[in-house]
Amino acid sequence: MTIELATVNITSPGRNFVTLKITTSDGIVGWGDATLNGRELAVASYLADHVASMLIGRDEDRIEDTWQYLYRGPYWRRGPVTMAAIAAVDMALWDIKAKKAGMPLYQLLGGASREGVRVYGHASGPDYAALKDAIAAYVDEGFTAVRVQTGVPGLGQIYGVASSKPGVRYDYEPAHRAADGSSAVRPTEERWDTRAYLSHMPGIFASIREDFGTDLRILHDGHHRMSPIEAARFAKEIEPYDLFWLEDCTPGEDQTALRLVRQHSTTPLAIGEIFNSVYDYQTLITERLIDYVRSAVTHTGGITAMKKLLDFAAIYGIKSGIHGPTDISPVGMAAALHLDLAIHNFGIQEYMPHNERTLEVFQTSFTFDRGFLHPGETPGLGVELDEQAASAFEYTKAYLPVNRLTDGTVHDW
Ligand code: CS2
Ligand code: MG
Repeated sequence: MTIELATVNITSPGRNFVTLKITTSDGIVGWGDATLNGRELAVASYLADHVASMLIGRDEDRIEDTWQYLYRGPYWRRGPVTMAAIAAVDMALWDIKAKKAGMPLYQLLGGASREGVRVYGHASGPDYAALKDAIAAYVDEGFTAVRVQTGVPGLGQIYGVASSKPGVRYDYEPAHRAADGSSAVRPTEERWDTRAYLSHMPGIFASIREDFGTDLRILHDGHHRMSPIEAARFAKEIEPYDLFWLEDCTPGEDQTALRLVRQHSTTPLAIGEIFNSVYDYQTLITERLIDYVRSAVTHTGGITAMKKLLDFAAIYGIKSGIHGPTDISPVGMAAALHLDLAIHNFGIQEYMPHNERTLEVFQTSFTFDRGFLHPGETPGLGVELDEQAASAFEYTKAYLPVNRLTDGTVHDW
């Protein structure tokens, strides 16, 4: 059999998603996530204008060959747009292969290594009282791990802290769109002060441990905002609060920055949500500078590339912590869950549930039970896009915020 058609769907049920649909000559359909937050149309064009026609007539079973053809073939390599496009093709082909086999994808990846996938939820609040309520709500739902983000006195809205009230946390959406859907929307701008953050955060962790005890896994995202020496000092200072991980403490592209953090602290480190290739991790993994790999399947070349990356990490005792925010579509999330269930070096999975409209557009077979997800037993990835439902939600330009220091200097985030 061969690939007969490859089409790109763009829908916006509350946020934008780009999905690749591959149809084979015998009518089997595979889906792949190609969503790149704030740059969605670039990946859609890459796929529709430069990849779709190359897929027609190819043997859909030759996944590795197609991956290499799309990666090495065009001469230009890596980058989030290219790797998201390759990821979408890769996911769709694995979806097709598993559907043909009549098995959920995790079976083709070696079968289940565990009963369920431990996930962490996102708790945030402008102050500790609101954060505490948000954490308590997750604990009540059975979550055993929670990422905690909170406001910093003297600063306004900061990234990672939901501006809405606790209780509506599932609608937390950092990419801002114009209220009237206007295409003139520009990124909002936030103000940041690392000194204020560094003096405020340790007390928050102390309160959480006091209120929730030692069992709860606590995660925290630094969002690339610290310098190496600031991160080293912070990671050392928060050791007594036993974080599960400190994520993205320094800017992502500077791999050797984490040498300094490692020299000073035993707080576990996670990084990688803005990475798109195994080469972004070469120093980090071989020098054991991190504990968790944070890539998204969608942004790192798909299931084929993630499996290799995670196997490489396994040799160095490093585990997975696959990126799973709402800007990863349910298709990308399912791909992560099949890998999570199958690999041996699973660490934890991020889980930010999608809103109801998104789950009307994408029908999913994964299930949540008391802090654990399972990809389900439906053949393939277990997610189908309802194109009719999707057509009701038009693409709406939306951007992530820009971060500036209090004096106006553009800063990392
Ligand atoms: C965050 C994300 O999930 C995370 O850890 O850092 O919300 C991230 O900022 C977004 O995915 C950006 O698109
Ligand atoms: Mg993050």
